[in-house]
Amino acid sequence: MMVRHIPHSVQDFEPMHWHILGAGAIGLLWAAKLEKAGHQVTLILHTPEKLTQYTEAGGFALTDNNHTERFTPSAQLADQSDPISHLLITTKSFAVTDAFASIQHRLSNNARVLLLHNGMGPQQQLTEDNPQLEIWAGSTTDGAYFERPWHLIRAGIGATQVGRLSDRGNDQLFEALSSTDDQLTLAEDIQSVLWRKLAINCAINPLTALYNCRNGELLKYTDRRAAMAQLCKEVDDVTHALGITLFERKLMEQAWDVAELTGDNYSSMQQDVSHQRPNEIETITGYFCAIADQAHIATPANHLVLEAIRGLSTTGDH
Ligand code: KPL
Repeated sequence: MMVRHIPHSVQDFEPMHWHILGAGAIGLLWAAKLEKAGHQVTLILHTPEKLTQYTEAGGFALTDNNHTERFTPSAQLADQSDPISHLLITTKSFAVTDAFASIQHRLSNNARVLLLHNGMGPQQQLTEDNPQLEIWAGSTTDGAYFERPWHLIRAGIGATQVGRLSDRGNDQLFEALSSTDDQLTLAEDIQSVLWRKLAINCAINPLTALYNCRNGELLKYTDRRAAMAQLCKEVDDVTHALGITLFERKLMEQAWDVAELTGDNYSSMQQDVSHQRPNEIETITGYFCAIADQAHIATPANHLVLEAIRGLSTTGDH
């Protein structure tokens, strides 16, 4: 896969006005990065209560490497009328479609939309439904968490890849964004990047939620490893049949390394399920199973975990 870095020193870009839908950890991390790089940022908050809390807090703080900075982007609700030219969506994947619908009337023609969330489906659907927009998607390993409301801790510098899904447009958006983040690269084939992330998530997330364990604890028991190997084999078989390139080695080996590297962490799905929050199973295993079904390839292990998680939870899509 080709990636490209644009050095900051040769950067010359027009500041943009970004509206951010999804004021979670990744949304605010991007708000901070965009403001630091000289862009204007407006947060679109979900409820009047959230807007009041944000106004009372007077913005948000970000602690990065023991250094704390405050950021005060403007904030509003979706029902405002000012037009949106650049939209970043960082909601959970099950909330993307509704969040997008809430501001759709405000998007200018040719608006650029960047989607940064786990799973697949919403990115492809929005691109298909909105040929007038320039839609981008990304995948990130950047990590941040809230120490308390409106105080974010950066958990480590991750890498982010973005790429254009729409046929329309050019790479200008990436060139402007590259000044926000040293670790941002342009993916010429973002669909493959999204598939690789999806494959890892299929291997790890549902099992950690079902076994209620940390990522690393999947590797310690024979039955868990065997279940993971079955899921991985199905993903390898389907992607191979469809001509989608994942990794140079088998998914199980790649997923093993990710589970080991993130061994002490709880996956996002384990956290959502254990807190009885909606989870992303439909856009992870659900998306994979739908693609496999369309291709008439049986994926019993993935269907089993899909049904098991559906049975456990309030998924966002149900
Ligand atoms: O992306 C993840 C998640 O928790 O959602 C990892 C840590 C890679 C597990 O699949």
